Amino acid sequence: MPTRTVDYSLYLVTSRALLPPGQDYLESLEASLQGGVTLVQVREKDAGTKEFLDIARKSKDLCARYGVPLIVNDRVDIALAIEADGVHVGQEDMPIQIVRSILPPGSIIGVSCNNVEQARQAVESGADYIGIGAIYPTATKELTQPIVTVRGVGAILSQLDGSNVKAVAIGGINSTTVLRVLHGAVSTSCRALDGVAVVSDIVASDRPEEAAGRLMQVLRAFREGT
Ligand code: TZP
Ligand code: MG
Repeated sequence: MPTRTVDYSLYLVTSRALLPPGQDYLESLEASLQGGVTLVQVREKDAGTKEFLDIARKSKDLCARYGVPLIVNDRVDIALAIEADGVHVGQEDMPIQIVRSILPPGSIIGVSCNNVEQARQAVESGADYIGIGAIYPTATKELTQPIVTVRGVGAILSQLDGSNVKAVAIGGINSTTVLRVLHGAVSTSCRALDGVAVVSDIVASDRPEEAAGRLMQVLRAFREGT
């Protein structure tokens, strides 16, 4: 359980492969932070260990300047090496209990969930948050599991009832779809999403600060209206 409050509202997941030509990774990340991103996950699938370590360390230093926690995808060793705030694992990665036993107390541990059973297990294993997806089709990741759909999010959220596990949705979320996701989730379950996770809408933008700002605007308006 993290000892601090984590703001999951706008969770940026990185992907250098999607940067517009000529766009520098750290400049893009900094612009996203200026646009209001509240949490960052370094997810660089094509990077070797040394390169991933370097990207993760630089990202951590930058996020720290903005007071934003940095999560490492998958690699517990790299998270330890850079003193990251947490780790995000998939269903085929290291089990949550083992990750928890390795990382320092208070680390943020999240897991990807595609269905109700995976969400139930995430609660049981003591995850801090789940990433529900993919909500919509996406070109960013090759999907091996069914699209969750907005209605499916509600069913998964209902599994978290009575727990303190937070939830974000991921997959095809942009400033056009985000409101549908937020509304759909709350109208089909007894609780709301804690945030949304986004890759391409921010990373592939020529103006990541504006892209993040647009998403934050919708998130704020939604919360003020509910
Ligand atoms: N997990 C489920 S969908 C996805 C991940 C990492 C990619 C989401 O990317 P985008 O560009 O926000 O659709
Ligand atoms: Mg993984």
